[in-house]
Formats: sequence, C-alpha cells, structure tokens
Amino acid sequence: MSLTFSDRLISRLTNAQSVVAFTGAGVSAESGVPTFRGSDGIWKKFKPEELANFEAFMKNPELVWEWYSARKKIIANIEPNRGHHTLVRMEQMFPRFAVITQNIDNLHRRAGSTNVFELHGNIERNYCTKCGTPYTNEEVLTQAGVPRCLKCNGLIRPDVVWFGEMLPEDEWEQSVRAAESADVFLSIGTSAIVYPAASIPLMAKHQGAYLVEINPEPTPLTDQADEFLMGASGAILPELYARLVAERQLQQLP
Ligand code: BV8
Ligand code: ZN
Repeated sequence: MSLTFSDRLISRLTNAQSVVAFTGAGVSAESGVPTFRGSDGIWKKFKPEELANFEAFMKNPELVWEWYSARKKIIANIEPNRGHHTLVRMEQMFPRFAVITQNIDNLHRRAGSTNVFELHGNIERNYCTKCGTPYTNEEVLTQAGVPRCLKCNGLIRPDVVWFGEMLPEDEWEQSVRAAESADVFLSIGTSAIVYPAASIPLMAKHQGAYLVEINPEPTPLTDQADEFLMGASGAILPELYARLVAERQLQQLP
C-alpha cells in the first residue's frame, strides 16, 4: 500500500533549491547497525559515559578497544540500505543537497553520497593519541590488543567524537551553513537527544526551513516539526522520492 504525502510537503520539495538530510542511527538500523537507544540498543549493554569518553579510554583502553573492534567488524560486514541509496538519488535531484550525519558507520559515503558532513567522526579512521599519526582499520585490527603507534608507541584511538569532546570544527561550520540555508530539512532516524548535534534541526527551522521528521517513534523534536512521517526511513524515503519524480514529470520539470 503506497504512502501518501501532503501537497505542502510535495510542493516544498518540488520547488526547493536547497535540501538537507540530518541522520542518526535509525537510518542504518535496517542495515543491521544496532541503534543506541532502541530495544537492541548498544547503550542497553554499556553506558556511554563508560566507554565513549577519553577518561574511560585512558583508564581501560582494552575494554574500549574491544567495544570499537566489535562495532568495526559489524559495520565492515553490512551494506547501506534503501534509505541510504535514496539519499544518493536526492543528491542528484536538488540543486543543493547535503547529508549531515551523527553516524560514524561511513554508510552514506559507501552508498555514494558525496556532500556528507560527519559530526561525530568515522569508525574507519584512527589516529595516535600522542603524535596524531593516522591509521586505517586494516593497520589497527591486525594488531593484537590495544594498537600502538609504530612511530611513538602512543595509544591509537578511533577517529570518533567522544562525550565531552568538541565536534570537528570544519564539519560543524559546514553543517550549520547548510542547515541555515535549507528550504527543506529532513531529520531522519535520530532521537535528537545528543548536543550540540540536536541543535542543528532547530537552527534550520529558525531560518525558515520546512522541518520534516522521519521516525517510527516521536522524539523531543517532533513538536517542532512541520511534518512527522511515522515509519522506517528505508520504506518512506524511496516512496517519497518516487512521488517527487512523478510530480516533476507532471510539471514537466527537469
Ligand atoms: C560536548 C560517536 C562539550 C561515538 C557520539 C545535558 C544536556 C545537554 C547536553 C549535555 C548534557 N550533558 C552532557 C551533554 C553533552 C553531551 C550530550 O549531548 N549528552 C546527551 C546524552 C545528553 N554531548 C557531548 O558530550 C558532545 N560534546 O558537548 O563537548 C565541549 C564544549 C566545549 C569544549 C569541550 C567540550 C559530544 C557528543 C558526541 C558523542 N559521540 N557518537 C560513538 O558512536 O561511539 S553520540 C552518538 O549517540 C551518536 O553519534 C548519536 O549522536 C547519538 C545517538 O543518537 P541517534 O543516532 O539518534 O540514535 P538513537 O539510538 O538515540 O535513536 C535512533 C532513532 O532512530 C530513534 O528515535 C528510533 O526511533 C529511530 N529509528 C529506529 N529504526 C528506524 C528509526 N528511524 C527511521 N528508520 C528506522 N528503520
Ligand atoms: Zn604516535
């Protein structure tokens, strides 16, 4: 049974010059990446402050590495889903399109998205905590135990943003710029709880963007959204894209 979308949403998207997709763990759920707060959420087993912060890493690097190695292996053996692939097509459909993601799983890029801003880093990158030398997963996962820097013997860590750490400046600024110039802002598969990332949809709304949330469950952002599309991103995004293609044919738009 095909989904119906409001005329307002279709007209805002059909006339949009700039569209932003803001994503969280939910967009990767259908690929098999465990979400953080969902029923099989990884935070059910571990508390973020226990593992995803620098103090915890320096106190017990074995435990933190064991956890990131497990996530690296899960992510290496899964594929982007229809939600990711549809966002790649949307990048070709709109004059300006950006993906702002909290996900560290690199699935947007693996699907083919090019204009991607990673607010919380990327699990496929690593670096030495002492001299900053970068390391690939191949290089670190072959080392037993906590990998050490070949140059200075420093501890190597995943290139992700831990709680209490600043977000990468360049990614942050480009994300704010994209959000503040969006005509339509899609918040997809995020519980919108972690800051400062969760302030990005509000910046877009504040600048006049049409704020649309796609999620099977309401979130703290739902009250602010102009439209809430309840459901899985892997089901809703392909249908929305097909509807937009049909609308363009109807209006003989390129
Ligand atoms: C900082 C990388 C300061 C690592 C991550 C009190 C109030 C406000 C803020 C704070 C506070 N106390 C502390 C803070 C700050 C803290 C924070 O926000 N804490 C929260 C918990 C309250 N933030 C920080 O620490 C940030 N840094 O503040 O620095 C500073 C300032 C100056 C100088 C120095 C420092 C850094 C935060 C980044 C942490 N790193 N990830 C790793 O992954 O290991 S955060 C991580 O968790 C993710 O990246 C993401 O951001 C978040 C999880 O959220 P989601 O991705 O949304 O996932 P979740 O499971 O929660 O939700 C999934 C959703 O999808 C659900 O709604 C579900 O219904 C939906 N869904 C499920 N299936 C589907 C679906 N949707 C669509 N389709 C489906 N199929
Ligand atoms: Zn080093």
